[in-house]
Amino acid sequence: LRIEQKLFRALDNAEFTLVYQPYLNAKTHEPGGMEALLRWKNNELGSVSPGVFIPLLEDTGMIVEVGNFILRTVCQQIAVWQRRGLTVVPVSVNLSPLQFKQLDLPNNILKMTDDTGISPRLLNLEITESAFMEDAEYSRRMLMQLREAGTSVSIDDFGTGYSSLSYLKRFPINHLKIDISFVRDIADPEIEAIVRAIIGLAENLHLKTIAEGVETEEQSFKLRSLGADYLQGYLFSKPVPADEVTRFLSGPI
Ligand code: G
Ligand code: G
Ligand code: MN
Ligand code: NA
Repeated sequence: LRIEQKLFRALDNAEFTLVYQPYLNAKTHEPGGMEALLRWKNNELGSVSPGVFIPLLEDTGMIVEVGNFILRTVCQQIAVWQRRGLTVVPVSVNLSPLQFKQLDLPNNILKMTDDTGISPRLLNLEITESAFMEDAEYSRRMLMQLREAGTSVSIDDFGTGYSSLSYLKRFPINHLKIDISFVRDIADPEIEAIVRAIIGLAENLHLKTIAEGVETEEQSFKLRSLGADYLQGYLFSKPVPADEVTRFLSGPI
């Protein structure tokens, strides 16, 4: 439990930082957007893996407060980049299912974008299908409100959940993120068939696809030839601190 006590103080102690990983247009390799990812560095524990501390934040409910910190930090960072004259691409923020349950989420986002003077169109939310499981009607209405606010939505880890596909038609969604496990095994013809089906589905529903975890030229080539719209992964860039993002953004610097 000591790790949880440290986690309770991490926000006040400014121990959380964000790193950003771009995703590129599969054809032109121009940046299409970037994903913000949370990092935690504690004096005694050192760097703790998000795979460890994100579930703790969720189990304790702290993810709501930390999630608002993440959204606010991203808005402030976008404003800083814009003041420097950079052309900012949309930033994706991972949203935990508990955050999706907060009725004030759309208003919170509008308040933060208003306070920082940025367009809500520069914010994207990554949500896993599990957030939709409990109440489809609630989910549809929440997604409608987010769309009205101007924020786009991606389904994260697409293909690994177990909810019905019918929500893809009923819910306002912009992107499908093809899960890293499919990208890793894309050389397997049966996995390739799954990825082909996801991309075909997305095209017919007018959704964009982002393939995650692209690590090799072979994966990149295959995904591009299958028609994936955007590619994200270590082959192009690992997640980097805000200062290093400027090299992906066009502008006078
Ligand atoms: O950054 P990394 O790939 O190690 O992330 C591991 C897990 O933690 C992923 O499932 C990712 O979605 C999640 N994660 C990383 N940053 C955030 C965040 O800011 N908010 C939430 N809710 N999850 C995050
Ligand atoms: O659950 P989510 O898709 O948000 O998590 C993304 C995670 O994938 C992050 O922890 C990020 O650090 C990680 N990641 C990003 N690019 C790559 C990659 O090319 N290979 C691997 N193995 N992980 C990656
Ligand atoms: Mn994600
Ligand atoms: Na994912």
